[in-house]
Amino acid sequence: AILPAVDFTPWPGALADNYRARGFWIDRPLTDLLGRASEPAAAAVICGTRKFSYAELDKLSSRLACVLATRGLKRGHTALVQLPNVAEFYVVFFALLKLGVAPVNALYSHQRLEMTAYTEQLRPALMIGCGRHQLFSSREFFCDLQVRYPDIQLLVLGETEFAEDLAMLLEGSAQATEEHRADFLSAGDSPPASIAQQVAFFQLSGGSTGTPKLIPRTHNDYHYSVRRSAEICRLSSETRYLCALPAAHNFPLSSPGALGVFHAGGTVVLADSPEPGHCFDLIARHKVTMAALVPSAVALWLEAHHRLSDERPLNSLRLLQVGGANFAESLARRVPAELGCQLQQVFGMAEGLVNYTRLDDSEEKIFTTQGCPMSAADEVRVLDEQGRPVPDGETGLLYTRGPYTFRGYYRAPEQNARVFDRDGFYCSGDLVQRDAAGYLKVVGRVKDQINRGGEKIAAEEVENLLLTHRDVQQVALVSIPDAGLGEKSCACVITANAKLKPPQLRRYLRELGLAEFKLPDRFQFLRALPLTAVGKTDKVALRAMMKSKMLQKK
Ligand code: J2J
Repeated sequence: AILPAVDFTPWPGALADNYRARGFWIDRPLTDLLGRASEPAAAAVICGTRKFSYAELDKLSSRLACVLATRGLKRGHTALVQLPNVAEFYVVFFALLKLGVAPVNALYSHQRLEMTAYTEQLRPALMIGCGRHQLFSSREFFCDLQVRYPDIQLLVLGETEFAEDLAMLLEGSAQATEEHRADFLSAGDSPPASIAQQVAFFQLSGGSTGTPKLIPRTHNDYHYSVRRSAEICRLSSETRYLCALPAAHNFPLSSPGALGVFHAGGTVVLADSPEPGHCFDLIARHKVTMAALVPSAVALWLEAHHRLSDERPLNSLRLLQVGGANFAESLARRVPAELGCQLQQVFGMAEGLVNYTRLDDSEEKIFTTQGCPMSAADEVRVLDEQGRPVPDGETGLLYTRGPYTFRGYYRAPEQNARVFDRDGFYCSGDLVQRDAAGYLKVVGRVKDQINRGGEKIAAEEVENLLLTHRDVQQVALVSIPDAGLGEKSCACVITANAKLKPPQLRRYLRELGLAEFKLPDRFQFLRALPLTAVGKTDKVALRAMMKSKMLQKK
């Protein structure tokens, strides 16, 4: 039977027509991005000592799609994938896209709680994990899930005694026949134009609510955002891009990220992490021309680079993109001066809108703004709390809609009612200032989120979990300033148990299966939480209290 397409909130017809008429939506599937390379033998991905050409990436993903098709996976299904920065991440991504199976790519730092939440929301037909990850190093996690979701299939990258090895499957699938291939590519498939309007995959929201939310991204909208990003960043077949942030994240995937590089026929060099020693080595060895980092990693790179005597490992590096969190102007200015490459600021979100400083912008713009929207069709409104436009240069809330900004979280009507206005503009929860030229500065945020070095923590998610501890009566999670990460998290706890200690609470959260980066960096036991006039926790006051407490300690 043909499954119904994955549901999502579509753009209103008039806007969709407009995006098509202006050439933003070209009705091509995302798999196209791989097929364009004029040089099939050119290296698409470098992963450790392994090199994958475009032809190989294409072939491997087609074969995997074939094998999965024989196991009943088909258009309309979803998959939950969790892989580290390895070439297989892209093989799996394209295999699932070819098959019409919409994946959500969980972060490698996610643990049982996050993975279970995604499973509950999506009901995936397939799960793909990595044997080196705690969740897939034994059968326990998957067996527990299987009790509730008996139909879910599992593949694990690496040898285990409970699951089929993805690596073996990729090798073995070499036998898959070409007839078979033709089979899944055409069988009952609708023409590309109708596929391109559908959900290709799900992005992860940084979140500000109790449960992690999923963002449906269509072929049309993502294809455009990748194409336009590649153009703005002037990618070419000469581009050698270092992917040191988690490959699944929207920034290194699409801004212009690995997909932009594939579109341009360049090479993606995978790094395990942004650690400077490791990255400098890869940059020197593979003549990397471009990299993307979060601000906290830039600080580490600057420090490490400063310590080098006369080596020049970054010689080949032309462009460093920085985004994901607040970037201090003082650090921004040091990038070209010390690392010898151009800086590009990127202010984006998995929900859509991405702003870039342009390569030919003035230093002033590049050092002091987070860029302007990439598309002429991006509509941005900067509004006050009453929804009235604020004058240029003044602070307001960012609202946006456009050809690659989503129209609704997956099956989350209540949250959607809160974050979209009547005109379908999405409120990102960021406080920004816009100048006369349309460039934005991010100056704060109203969403209840902590940005821990680019990793987003929804306060409510952690608070709800802490409230399930029998000794926790009230709790509020707030950000505290941190020299390295920009922000860290502090849980302010009201308890009647005078003996309750931070390690107990941290262990409690870890045992619930929460990702490590969401564990509060600090706990503060208080007698009462400050309240606003309407009786809600006053987080502004609480943040100020925590900040002054920390200063006293110094
Ligand atoms: C301040 N805050 C920023 C910036 C994002 C490209 C780049 C980043 C992301 C991303 C992305 C910021 N200065 N330069 O998806 O494609 C904060 C804002 C924003 C939130 C989005 C991309 N760049 N931020 O970071 O979905 O608060 O996407 O709303 O993870 O990060 O987070 P996320």
